[in-house]
Amino acid sequence: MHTVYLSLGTNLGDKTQNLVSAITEIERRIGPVRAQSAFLTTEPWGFESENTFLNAAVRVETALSPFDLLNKTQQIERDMGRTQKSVDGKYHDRIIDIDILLYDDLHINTPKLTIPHPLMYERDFVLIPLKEILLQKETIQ
Ligand code: PH2
Ligand code: MG
Ligand code: MG
Repeated sequence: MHTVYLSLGTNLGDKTQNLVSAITEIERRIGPVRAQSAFLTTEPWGFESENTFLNAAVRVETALSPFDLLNKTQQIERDMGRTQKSVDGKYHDRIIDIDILLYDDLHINTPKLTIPHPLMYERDFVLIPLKEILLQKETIQ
């Protein structure tokens, strides 16, 4: 089993429901969610939008490989109705974004997937929820 940390973000529609639905699908398709941060309202970072974000982070146990995990997170995004992808730092409003932050102590750098997430250390909307669950021990059985 592997321990992964995921970042979740949404700035369209019913944001609380979007995070709850994403976490439910993560449980169903990826593995048990062992810790979950509070939902944090944040200002859009790196682009202009009138829609504030709701962000969260979760710790999940999974048997999936990093690329299978990426495929599952992207499938959940599509199934929840996400249409546009961020390309070259051009961001869009979105129903749901699920990013892989950490996967055990793995470091990989490929065109499709980089772990740890290359921008995580610059983003308070990632670091604040992540810090909360790094300090939490197995809050959900
Ligand atoms: N995600 C981005 C770009 N900017 N800003 C906030 N506040 N929250 C996000 O989740 C977010 C962002 C790229 O995925
Ligand atoms: Mg993202
Ligand atoms: Mg993403």
